Amino acid sequence: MTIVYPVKRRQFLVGTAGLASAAVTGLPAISQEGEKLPAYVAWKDPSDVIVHTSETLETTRAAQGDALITPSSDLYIRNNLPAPSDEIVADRDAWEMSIEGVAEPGAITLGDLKLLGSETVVAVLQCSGNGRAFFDHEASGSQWATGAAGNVIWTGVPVRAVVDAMGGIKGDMSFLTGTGGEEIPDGLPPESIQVERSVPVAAMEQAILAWDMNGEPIPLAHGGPLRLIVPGYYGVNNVKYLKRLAFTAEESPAKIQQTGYRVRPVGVSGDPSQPSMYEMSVKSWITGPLEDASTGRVRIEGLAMGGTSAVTGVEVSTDGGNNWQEAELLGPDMGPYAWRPFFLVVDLEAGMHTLASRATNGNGDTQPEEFEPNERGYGHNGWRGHAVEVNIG
Ligand SMILES: Nc1nc2c(c(=O)[nH]1)N[C@H]1C(S)=C(S)[C@@H](COP(=O)(O)O)O[C@H]1N2
Ligand SMILES: [Mo]
Repeated sequence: MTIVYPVKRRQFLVGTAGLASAAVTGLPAISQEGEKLPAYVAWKDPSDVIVHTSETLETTRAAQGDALITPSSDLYIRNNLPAPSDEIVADRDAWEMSIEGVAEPGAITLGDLKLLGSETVVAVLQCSGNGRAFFDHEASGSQWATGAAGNVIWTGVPVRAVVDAMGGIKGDMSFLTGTGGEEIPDGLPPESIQVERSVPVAAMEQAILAWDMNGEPIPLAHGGPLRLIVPGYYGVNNVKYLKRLAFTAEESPAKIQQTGYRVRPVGVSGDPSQPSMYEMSVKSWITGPLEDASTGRVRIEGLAMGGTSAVTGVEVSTDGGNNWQEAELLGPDMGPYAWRPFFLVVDLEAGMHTLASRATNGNGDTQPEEFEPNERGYGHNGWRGHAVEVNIG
């Protein structure tokens, strides 16, 4: 039998036209939904992304499919500020950053960081607001569904190795603080817009300063020449164009740390006493079929992530959660921070079916049915909200 994706086919045709116009005529690439790809990400695959704004692009759910790794051309984009000029990637090894809060602080170039060691980790990059569109309250911010997430191969130097080379952490520091390399316009207090995030210092065990993404130098749009990667932590903590790494006693004074990315009840404003968006939780979603399918044998597929421990199992329901069946995990186990595609082949009768998935991780955490709303719509991992209605006929 065949599964027909009418929308996907239309996307493909428009997307191809968009690619051709970008490559051949120099005109901007047009996404499947008819939006222009901004110039700094004109190399993205227009048929696989939704352009929310010039600073926010989402991967389509269909394009996520059962991909082990998200191609760079499909990976979402989320900028709090416009990206710096591409001059910063003209001579990557010359990029200089400062290391503070260590016994021997100072500046170091990317070229010299590469001499301290390297490690490769596969880690999910996911925006805190991924799944915001599935909340009933109208949380402000990009209405991400499932596509503000990707599974990426990162290579860089372990933060541990950098610390060792600089004489160890100085004193008793509680946080690892990374500062982004965006230019701050004159006259604005840096704390008001600077992308500077602090994570608990224990996260340095798995953190790396990465220069490679999916086997290539990190594109500027994704934080090249150098990016802090904190595997298992929400996207915002993975600071792009990293220009400073500091061990600090306190959290960054930046607004993005103090009041942004704080989980609180609907209607309440952000403050530093509330939980910060740090460790990701167990989550999964179905990526196909998303629309209509013919009766008979259907391959249901999707993606599952454990957050900070590997996915141990995924169950799939075709009747809105009344009955569940264990799905098969696809591909190799790429470590605790990677996502794992899954699939289940089932026979479906004619009619509407609610397809849902529910993952469990190595800590024994399972996705809840409902996820309690919070003011900014962060961290949704409820399986019911992520379910899809498919018409089989
Ligand atoms: N310097 C810097 N780092 C940043 C951001 C930013 O705007 N500037 N955005 C953060 C947020 S909110 C997310 S979700 C991820 C997005 O990474 P991507 O654009 O490579 O997908 O980067 C994080 N790191
Ligand atoms: Mo984000």
